[in-house]
Amino acid sequence: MELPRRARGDELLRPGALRDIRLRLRTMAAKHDLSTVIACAFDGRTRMLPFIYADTRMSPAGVRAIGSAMVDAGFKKTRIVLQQWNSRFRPSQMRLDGKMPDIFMVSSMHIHSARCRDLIRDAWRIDPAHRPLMIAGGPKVIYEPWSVFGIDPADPWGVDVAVTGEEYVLLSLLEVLISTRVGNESMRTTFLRARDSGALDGVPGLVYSLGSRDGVAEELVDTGIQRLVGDLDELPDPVLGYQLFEPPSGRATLGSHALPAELVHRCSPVGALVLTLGCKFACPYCPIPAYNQRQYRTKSGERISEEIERLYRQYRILFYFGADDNFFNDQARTLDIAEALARKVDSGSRAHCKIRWGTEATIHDTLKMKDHLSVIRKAGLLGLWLGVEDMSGALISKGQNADETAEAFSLLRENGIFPIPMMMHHDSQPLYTRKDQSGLLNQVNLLRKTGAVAIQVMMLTPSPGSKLYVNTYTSGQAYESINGVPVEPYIVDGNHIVASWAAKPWQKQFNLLLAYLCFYNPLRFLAALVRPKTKIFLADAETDPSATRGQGWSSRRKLRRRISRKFKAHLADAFVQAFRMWALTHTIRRTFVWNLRLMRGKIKRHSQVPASQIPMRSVDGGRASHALPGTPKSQSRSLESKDRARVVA
Ligand code: B12
Ligand code: SF4
Repeated sequence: MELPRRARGDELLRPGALRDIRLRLRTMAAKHDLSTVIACAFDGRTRMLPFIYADTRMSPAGVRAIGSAMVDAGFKKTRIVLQQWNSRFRPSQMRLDGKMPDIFMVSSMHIHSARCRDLIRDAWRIDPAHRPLMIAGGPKVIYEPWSVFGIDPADPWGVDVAVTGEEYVLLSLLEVLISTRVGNESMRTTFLRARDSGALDGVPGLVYSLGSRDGVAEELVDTGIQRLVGDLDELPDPVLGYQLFEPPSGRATLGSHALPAELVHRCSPVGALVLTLGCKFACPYCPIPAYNQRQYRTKSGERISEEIERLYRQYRILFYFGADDNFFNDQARTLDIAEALARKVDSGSRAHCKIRWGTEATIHDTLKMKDHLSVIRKAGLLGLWLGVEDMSGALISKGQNADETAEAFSLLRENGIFPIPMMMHHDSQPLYTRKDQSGLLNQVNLLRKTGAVAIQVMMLTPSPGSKLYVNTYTSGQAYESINGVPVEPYIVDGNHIVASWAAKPWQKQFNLLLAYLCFYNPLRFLAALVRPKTKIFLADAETDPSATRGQGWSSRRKLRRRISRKFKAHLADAFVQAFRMWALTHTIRRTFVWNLRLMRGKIKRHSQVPASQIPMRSVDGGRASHALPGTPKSQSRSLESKDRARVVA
């Protein structure tokens, strides 16, 4: 089930609304000395192919965006704690400037839910008089806000409010709270008063609890689907977020200072960067189009170009990954970005000449961009992740058949861009076929031949907020447990078989490993040493005009540099093979026990989609936007403020 769509024409914020609220808050913030800690939940058990490295060495854009919004709005005392770097962090022991922070926020993806819950439960231990206002957000909460409110009276925990939206929703919440705050009272006290007066009901994108029975909320009030910011240039500067990281450590507490700017690129050599959001396709297993209310949102080329310049100057970050869902979605907007970056390269800007980036797109749109790939390469694009899924079209057909994929790959390579296929294995795809190319291994081989240097192979897995989601559970395809061992969120990652009709699901689990083994193995490693796939046009070149770069260099130095670049381009393929073979052993080790369970265990299937056990309602007593089928209906109607006060915890 997808997130409901707002009324046509009302999906986006009024132009300038985000800019205005940022300015308003800056004047208000000066009178409030607030400190905030934002934690990013990360479950170390999810570390495996194809994300080992990117999962910990690319600082996530979500918490950085929220940190940037806080600093931009005037709340400078903000710290971002990544569990990727600080796995022992305990919110109950956090102090900023010697004080318990006023606000504690947590962000999580679905697969990191267990760690998110642990963080909230730990923060819940702080005595209520000093407990910070607790806010949860991020990809998990966007679709399942109810999951951050505890349901066990013997073990009460939960946040005060879940934010099911982006920066604007958080800033609107803060604006209401700051306007309600009396003197130096705690933000939590302010929140409870604002909530009980109904002041939060006009902010779409929140879910908060009301009432308490044995420490469990009586109901959750959902203020509806957020309005999205249409022009991403209105977003706060992402550069601000990089100055807020807690330095990596094995401590439960926080350090006295954030990570110094000169060390940022060592911990996060790759930066996730928002360029565009949204996608025009409507794949039934994907929640992205509905989340974006079928809108496509972009930053301007000029804005991106400035951000890169500043990120390079301040933090020396050379590699970026666009948070795009489909970067080539709209040709005119893609070219606006690419041409602005390429112009900077032509003008000799050191930052733009040096940076390289990767992003995601579809085969269909790549072919449509074929005449512009050279300018896109000049803009710094080095790797393009392509949703190849299954080239036979048995799963989905979005212009990614074998011929079109081969054409797109060769066009990209001719222009110096590495194509990286993302494949999706599913119940009806065989492992190998003799007569055609529909088998998983056939396709993996074909993709390698066509020039792929790396590959991603995942099993089709239910994704909250997608069209197929509810049916995968109600039909019984999704597993609840095997031999009584529940399917925990950390294995709902596409690397584990958790939803399948296959009679022998362990074979599907093996198929994933075999596909990787077929792509990364010692034979291919040796072949890569002799005939590397990384030796393509421009792979050993730089985009900066040599006139500016080599000026004043001796011919010997130029020669040495040229040889070193050629050498690196030659060895890169073998390096990828070696690194990914190592990562594959890790993946085998991590999925081994699950595979044994699939082989021998008794599978219990879901008959209902996991939904809130706490009753939910909208602010006017109707159906809550984020309630899934099976959610108990709230008995109370929209309450008057005096009634609200009565049911307050
Ligand atoms: C880049 C990316 C990755 C990178 C992440 C690297 C990194 N450390 O950043 C890599 C390639 C490693 C990756 C891997 C995976 N990814 Co990924 N990825 C993305 C992608 C394309 C961009 C993420 C991003 O930077 N977005 C931009 C930021 C600004 O948006 P955001 O994180 O949503 O944050 C905003 C709001 O959520 C909110 N917010 C966030 N946190 C908080 C906290 C608070 C307190 C508040 C108030 C608000 C708030 O405000 C933010 C600003 O607008 C997204 C899709 C997308 N376009 O978002 C998928 C996405 C995050 N990935 C997803 C998935 C499923 C995965 C994988 C499990 C693989 C898979 N099966 O597809 C793995 C997991 C690996 C791991 N062990 O963690 C899903 C998550 C779904 C979910 N419900 O959790 C997404 C949303 C794609 C989708 N299918 O919809 N991914
Ligand atoms: S093309 Fe990709 S981003 Fe677009 S709907 Fe399909 S899976 Fe989602």
